[in-house]
Amino acid sequence: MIDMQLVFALKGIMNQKGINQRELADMIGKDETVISRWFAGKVGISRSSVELLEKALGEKLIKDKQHNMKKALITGVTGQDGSYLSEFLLEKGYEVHGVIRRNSSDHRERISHLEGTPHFHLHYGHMEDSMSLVKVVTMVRPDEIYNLAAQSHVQVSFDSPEFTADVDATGVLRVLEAVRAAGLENTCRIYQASTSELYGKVEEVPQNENTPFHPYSPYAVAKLYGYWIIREYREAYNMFCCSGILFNHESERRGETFVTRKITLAVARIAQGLQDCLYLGNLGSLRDWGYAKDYVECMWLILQNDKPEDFVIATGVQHSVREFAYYAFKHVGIELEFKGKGLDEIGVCVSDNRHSVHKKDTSLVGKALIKVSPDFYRPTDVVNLWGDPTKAKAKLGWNPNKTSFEELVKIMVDSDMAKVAGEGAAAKVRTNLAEYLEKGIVK
Ligand code: NAP
Ligand code: G4F
Repeated sequence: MIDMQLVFALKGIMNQKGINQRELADMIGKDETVISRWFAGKVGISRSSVELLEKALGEKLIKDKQHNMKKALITGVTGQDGSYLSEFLLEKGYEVHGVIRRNSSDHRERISHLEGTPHFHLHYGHMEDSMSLVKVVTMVRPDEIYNLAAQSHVQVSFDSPEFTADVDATGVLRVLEAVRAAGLENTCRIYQASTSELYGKVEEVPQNENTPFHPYSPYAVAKLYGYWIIREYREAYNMFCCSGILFNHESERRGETFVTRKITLAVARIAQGLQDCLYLGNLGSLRDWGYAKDYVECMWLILQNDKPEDFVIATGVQHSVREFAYYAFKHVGIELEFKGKGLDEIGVCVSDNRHSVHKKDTSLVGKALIKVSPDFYRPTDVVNLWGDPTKAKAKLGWNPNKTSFEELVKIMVDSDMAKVAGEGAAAKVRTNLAEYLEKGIVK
């Protein structure tokens, strides 16, 4: 019998013990090709082979507990949310399978600490490639799928709108069809990473599950398709599939080109004398920022609900980009005052009480540490996101205010202060706008 559960257990033990295929083949006196065929799911592992393996490895391949373990498949496992969700589900006792893209070099920093741990497995797959998704879903046969993979940067969606549509819109359809192709439509629950960007040019403040959508970027338009195709499959095929309409959530693992992380990294560099000025776009833009670690719990809660429903996930608290920057600088002892308007607005240092370790010869007082550049403006910008998490609180028992805005800023700044300090004598980088753009820093 082909039992991928056995293969995953075997791979987990091999990872743990640092044994490769050839060594395993030698240990059990079989040809390496036999093992390759087990791993590819081409032939099953016979009972006698299981006994042989267990004896050679000194470990049980089939544990009673393993039969009851729920299996989750996460697309976008290498992203901010994918990494936190993997940790969360492993702690809950899940067997976690992640889908990664095949690249010439690996970008797996966010999950490197999980690789090789029992019950955590990775598979290649691409959102643009149905066959790869069908293969993974058929092989893993998950109880739950968390579809987090996406081209997730709004500005990039203006630069690559077709790619964004393929991954963020049609990609969702491919996942749903993969589940049907595997015959799992009655058993597998699906979470779709939907977004507050759907509200776009907002028609109501704050936004809840009934607020009309008005997408305002190619990213949001693509995600709107994802939202509707999930609803369609729920109604047409009675599938348990839901969207979490998540407002912005950040963390020390956030990509460096999203505004919060761009700010906290710059604050750390400026505080440590490695950068002169931070260039931003629309400082007045308003967001409802939460902590990503808190939000992944909600993704799971949505799939544990009695019936498939969509939920707004937000903190219910709103701040501007300007405020985020103000608090981030304040946390390292730099007080800013904002002067001027629009493109002429600057954030000037009015007091410099940095810790002596980071204090350089010259004080920053009087220097413009933030400037506005049109390079970071968007063709259409979403400027007033503010979520109402009442439904998630009432129906899922989720606490939207576990981590406050101030704590979130502190967590991110502290982490980047340590990161920049750790980089040591890193070259003075990204000091002026020309350098920013030259280095291809994504807007
Ligand atoms: P992220 O850090 O940008 O991660 C995106 C993930 O998707 C990465 O693992 C990436 O893989 C993967 N991916 C991208 N294109 C792919 C493709 N063609 N095939 C396979 N995998 C692909 O995003 P995040 O912040 O964790 O967000 C997770 C999801 O929630 C996204 O769908 C995002 O749109 C949505 N969302 C995020 C927020 C937020 O504030 N963070 C709010 C609402 C909704 P690589 O590592 O190989 O690039
Ligand atoms: O940090 P952002 O790039 O995030 P944005 O556009 O809100 O998108 C993020 O949150 C969405 C949920 O609402 C997700 F669906 C999406 O996947 C992503 O995770 O920009 C936030 C705001 C924007 O209004 C932007 O115009 O900050 C403004 N901003 C001002 N200066 C800037 C900059 N944004 C970036 N990235 N870089 C700037 O220099």
